[in-house]
Amino acid sequence: MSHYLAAVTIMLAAAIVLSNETLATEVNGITVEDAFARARPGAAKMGGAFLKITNNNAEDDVVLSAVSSIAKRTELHTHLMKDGVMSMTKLESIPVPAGKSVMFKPGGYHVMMMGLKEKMVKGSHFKVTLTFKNAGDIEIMVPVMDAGAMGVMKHTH
Ligand SMILES: [Cu+2]
Repeated sequence: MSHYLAAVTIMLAAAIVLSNETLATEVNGITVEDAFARARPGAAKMGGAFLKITNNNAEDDVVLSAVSSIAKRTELHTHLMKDGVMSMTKLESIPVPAGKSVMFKPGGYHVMMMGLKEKMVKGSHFKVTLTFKNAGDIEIMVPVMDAGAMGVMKHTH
């Protein structure tokens, strides 16, 4: 990582700590916002991240991969009901149609981090980089919330 990127990361982290407002990142017409993860017990080796992606462009885009600073391996996952059992499935890509939003949320699409190198403790945060076919790389900071969190503040009732 370059020193420049490290500095940007530190500034993003500071923004999350100082503000209760949702942090939205926009790159090349793609907005990523409302990111969060659920706190995981200390021994957990896996954790999920959730977020909202909006494609403001006139062309469809595709999420091709995700990388996280806290995991050895990061995958794109969804939950599928199969024979009455909810199971996680790895996806090779996730489409984000032109002018549409796609939610990554508990029970659906999520960024799966496997082989956690750091604990996912409430109040901490970590970096995820999503790679889009057209928009390229988008780096976001993901705050860790309660173990049962369903979303960022504006989505809870
Ligand atoms: Cu998963």
